[in-house]
Amino acid sequence: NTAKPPPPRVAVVLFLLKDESVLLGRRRSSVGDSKFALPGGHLEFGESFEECAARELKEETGLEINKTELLTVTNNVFLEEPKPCHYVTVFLRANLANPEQVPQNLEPEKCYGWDWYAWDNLPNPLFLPLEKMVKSGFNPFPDH
Ligand code: 8DG
Ligand code: MG
Ligand code: MG
Repeated sequence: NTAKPPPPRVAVVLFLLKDESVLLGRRRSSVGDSKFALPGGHLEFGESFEECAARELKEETGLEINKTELLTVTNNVFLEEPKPCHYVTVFLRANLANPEQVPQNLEPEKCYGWDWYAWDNLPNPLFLPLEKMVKSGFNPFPDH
């Protein structure tokens, strides 16, 4: 197979913080299938990172956020996937605009469902970019 791999793309993903928990969904995708991952997606033309995070979260869960902040960036090369790909992944954090609002699974073809997971008791298996951060000791909560 001599197919040229696609160029790197920018992904924007969100730590949505609620008490001591974050929102995760189990992926239905050719990349990281069945792994627990953050909400997020591809940066579109002209978007800020904050706009992208808010748009993807709304499309995927219906939730609205505020206090969105940039945290860090990681470089993720997926060689072992059915279709190799490369993402520069931008991580942000935010809070729920309305803490009573409940996530809906608005893209069930891409996700098995959303739920809150305590940071000190995350589910397995995590999607590799997130797993690498957790293993490195990264903590998305303020005052860490
Ligand atoms: P879109 O068409 O709505 O723009 O994209 P999507 O269908 O929502 O894409 P996605 O797979 O959710 O996100 C795009 C890529 O972002 C994904 O293939 C790999 C990268 N990515 C990471 N870490 C994470 C993560 O924790 N969650 C999500 N959703 N994507 C992540 O590197
Ligand atoms: Mg997504
Ligand atoms: Mg999306």
